Amino acid sequence: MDYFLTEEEAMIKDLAHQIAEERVKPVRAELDEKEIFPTEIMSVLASSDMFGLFIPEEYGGMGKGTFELALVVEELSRVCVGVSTCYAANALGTYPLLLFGTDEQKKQYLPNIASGKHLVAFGLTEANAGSDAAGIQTTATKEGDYYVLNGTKQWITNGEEAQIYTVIAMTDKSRGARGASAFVVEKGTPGFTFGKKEKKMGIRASKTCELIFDGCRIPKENLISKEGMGFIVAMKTLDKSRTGVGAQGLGLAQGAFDEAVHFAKGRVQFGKPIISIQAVQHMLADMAIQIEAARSLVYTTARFIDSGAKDVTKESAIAKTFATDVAMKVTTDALQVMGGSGYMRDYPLEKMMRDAKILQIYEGTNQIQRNVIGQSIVKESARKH
Ligand code: COS
Repeated sequence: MDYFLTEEEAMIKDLAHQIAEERVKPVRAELDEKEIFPTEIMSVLASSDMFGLFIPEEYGGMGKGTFELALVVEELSRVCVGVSTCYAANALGTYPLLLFGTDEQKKQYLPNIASGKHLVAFGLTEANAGSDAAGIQTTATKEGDYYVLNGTKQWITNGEEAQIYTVIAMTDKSRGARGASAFVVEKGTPGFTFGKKEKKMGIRASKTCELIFDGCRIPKENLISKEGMGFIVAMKTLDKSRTGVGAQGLGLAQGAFDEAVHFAKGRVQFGKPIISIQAVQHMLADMAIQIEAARSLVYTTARFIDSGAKDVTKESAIAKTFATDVAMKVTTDALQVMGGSGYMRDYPLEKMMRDAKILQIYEGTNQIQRNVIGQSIVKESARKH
């Protein structure tokens, strides 16, 4: 299918493809097995301007959007979702500043993010606030010219590796979701340390750990937007980034499909390559249908977001849900085509299937996405009648 990419879009996709093939593929198994953060690959992405892609030119970026970012995420994910998570979580962490930061905050933080000098992490989730994002307990108490943060964030991607953290904390617990506020916190601030490092099923190149705030004093200028806007900052951030998770699902599904086709051409049973067996062809056909549908949806949604559409909540949730469910299905079926070989660690499929699972969970489970989509349908129907 031709998606009529502009010359520039095609160039960005090709460059990401090349980096994935030449720099990521040869080391992905080792990064996964030894749980190594891909510092060198992040430097290659930085020197190729990949971190500046979605940041406006006035803040040192390339001024591109969600679509170009999705192209890069897709290509990296085709080869390794562990690596693409390190890259994509940086955008997730940057969106609060990009969408709601003041000009001063943007000038202070975005150029170093655009150059890849500073990596960002997003701190919303807590032990008792996952799907129920409004249930966070971390507090930010105003004391003169400072806010004092107390509490623990859990399962934070890029935790400890990032220099900049965008964090949601309660400034007024009595107001529920409307009492949350967003802050930017720098690594090294006294009272800010890292806790438990998680050992995960998949995406093992990506680091996940707790952020611990214990009397962490940050200047009042580190408040993003206004007090009470933290939940909206978080939700708008997720609205923008969930299409990126969809792009991860799309890339992963494509990578798994490519492996299955390659294997099926070479694997001879009953005297012929198994790709000539109709049962196998039907499985490959179903994968191809789902992948193309996911690509159409992810690309269109990303372009819709970049068009400046105000409300993209439903669309990004749909893209995330569909493409990541496709990733789970396609990696499972691709492994099935490869049979016993697919199950062995000699082939990338077992890692791909492990990596697929998180996509249905993080940035809001696919069950929560269906809630979000359902609520949007209810709101739309109320407006129409
Ligand atoms: N954009 C703007 N405002 C939004 C919004 C969005 N996408 N989603 C919710 N809101 C607003 C609501 O309109 C509501 O505002 P009012 O109080 O003025 O009515 C407020 O935020 C609370 O919304 P709601 O009542 O729907 O909140 P719930 O407590 O029911 O929580 C959410 C629902 C959306 C939080 C939940 O379904 C969700 O997305 N959970 C997943 C969280 C997640 O992704 N976690 C992983 C994050 S770490 S990467």
